[in-house]
Amino acid sequence: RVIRIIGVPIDLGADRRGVDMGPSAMRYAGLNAELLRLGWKVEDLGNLEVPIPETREINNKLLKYLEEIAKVNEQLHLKVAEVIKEGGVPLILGGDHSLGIGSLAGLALSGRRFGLIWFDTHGDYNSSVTTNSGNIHGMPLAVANGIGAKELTSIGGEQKKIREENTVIIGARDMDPEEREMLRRSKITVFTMNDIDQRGMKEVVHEAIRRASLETDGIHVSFDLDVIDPLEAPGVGTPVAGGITYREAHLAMELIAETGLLISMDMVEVNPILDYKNKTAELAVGLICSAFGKRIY
Ligand code: DIR
Ligand code: MN
Ligand code: MN
Ligand code: MN
Repeated sequence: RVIRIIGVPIDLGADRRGVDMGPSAMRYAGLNAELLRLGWKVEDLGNLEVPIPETREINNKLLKYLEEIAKVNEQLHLKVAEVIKEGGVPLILGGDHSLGIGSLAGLALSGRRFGLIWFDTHGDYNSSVTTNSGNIHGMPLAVANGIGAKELTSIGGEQKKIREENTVIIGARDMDPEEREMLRRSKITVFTMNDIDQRGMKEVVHEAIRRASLETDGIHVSFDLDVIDPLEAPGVGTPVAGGITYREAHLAMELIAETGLLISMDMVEVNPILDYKNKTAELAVGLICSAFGKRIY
């Protein structure tokens, strides 16, 4: 099987610049060679073309860079669907998490029935109605569930791109009040940091896998590096104290790898400007490898 890497150097979805350099940082950290060493075939499809904020204007303060982000995700979803239809495994490198709109739309377009495990400090379940920031990287999960601006929810067709029963968030510790209410009203499962503390990562991930794999043919993992504690992952778009540890993150990826159900993956929000000697990108590459089957012994 072949992993096809799609770089999405986008930082239009958040206020702070820098995650547009994430795909380069992960490649520089040896991603392609590491995956080859694991026995995978690897084809790097390069980066999508993404405009930089300096050349654009914000037209809507509640949906910043809406047209640009819609256009990028329009391209991304076609690529992702194509890779899956050819039997490949898309590995999408971010970039901010607004790219989740395109990866989930692409998966849906491919016709695969998939479950979703979303590792994130945040719920990413805002819309222009609930957002405090207007940043679209806080919205992709809602968009995939049919909530939000039509320009985004219609990418890949009008239908919902995820099934709530098969969708699980792991690592939540920072949500906006109305975002939280919206999530509570959905059938999406949310495991907070408190759940991880109380039950342990192993049990939480087992339960996540169980839910994501009910009547589906595979699992998509969307990994926002801000879920990891900023002590270990300082180079992220929006660091928040109190995250999961290095080992917990690897354990989660290893448990997912063991299922053999991983059909695609996003690795997002690496910010080299805030990083320390590419440490966070190296961690990201390590996690990707664990998810794709790397074992210590
Ligand atoms: C916040 C932050 N909920 C927002 N979201 C972030 O802007 O909607 N997501 N940082 O990664
Ligand atoms: Mn996110
Ligand atoms: Mn986040
Ligand atoms: Mn984000």
